[in-house]
Amino acid sequence: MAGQDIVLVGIPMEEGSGRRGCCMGPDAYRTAGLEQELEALGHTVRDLGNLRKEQVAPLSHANGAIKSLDAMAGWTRAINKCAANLARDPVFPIFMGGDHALAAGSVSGLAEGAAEAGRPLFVLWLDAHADFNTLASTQSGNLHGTPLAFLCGLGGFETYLGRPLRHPLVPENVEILGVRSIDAPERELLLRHGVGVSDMRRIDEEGIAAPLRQFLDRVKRHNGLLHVSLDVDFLDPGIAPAVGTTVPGGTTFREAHLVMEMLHDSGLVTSLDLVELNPFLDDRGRTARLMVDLVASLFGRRVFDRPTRSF
Ligand code: HAR
Ligand code: MN
Ligand code: MN
Ligand code: MN
Repeated sequence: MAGQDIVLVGIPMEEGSGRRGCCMGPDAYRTAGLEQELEALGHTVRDLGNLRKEQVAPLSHANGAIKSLDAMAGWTRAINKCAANLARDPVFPIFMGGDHALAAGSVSGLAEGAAEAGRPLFVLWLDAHADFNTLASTQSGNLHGTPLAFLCGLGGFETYLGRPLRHPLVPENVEILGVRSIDAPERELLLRHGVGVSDMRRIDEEGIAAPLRQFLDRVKRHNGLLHVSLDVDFLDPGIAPAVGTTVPGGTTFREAHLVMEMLHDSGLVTSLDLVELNPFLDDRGRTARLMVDLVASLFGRRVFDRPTRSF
């Protein structure tokens, strides 16, 4: 992963979450020095600025709980096009959110690029939640709880893109890691579709390296591209308070860094979402800075360079 061409895309989307503030996420990453940290590691960084959503005629759905469906469709369409274009270039895109609903656009666009390249797209979903509700099953109506079901090709999501999803993810090629809050209908859907799920219970028992290593081995065996979707609430709220949907019992500082270090060493990761940062809820920028440090670990920051060390 040395000397990559990294492209930053700001996505100030917040309509998928139940509260305001994620629109400030992209600027918080800029303020926390994301670009400078990546450049210090020897990478080239280009910040494309912030994307805007498309305007979509008002949409409705039988499930009256659903919020902001038009905004969701407008964002998904704009982000999808941007991501599909970036997927055709030899660059590493980082989608700076914005709430997790943005992944409906980023991953669907990247999947188009992967299909054109004839490679399977794998997704590592680092999250307290599974985000596997459908428009029919969501009870909160917050659409950031739905992108992974949409991306796996579940029905009822035609309004997001205004056309069928061209390249749904293979559910077995998805691994949700760190999850500890799943709604009853989501659990049913995850089992039925065969999505990979490693919950905190498994991490407690086996350590976080074991499920990650198994997944990375699969990606490598299939010559896959690997997208990482990092939700702030993957982290324990004690170290990452700036998120609207905190769930106790999240990953520790070292578990999260180990994931990033192993991902770096694998050389398999080709794109990244940073989602759910709500700077309005942060404590003197500590969550934004932690997220930047995790990205730095993903891009090769390390304490000790084993191979070149001699005594
Ligand atoms: N499962 C719940 C719902 O659908 C909570 C979803 C919360 N999602 C996020 N992103 N914060 O992971 O409403
Ligand atoms: Mn620069
Ligand atoms: Mn999420
Ligand atoms: Mn979450």
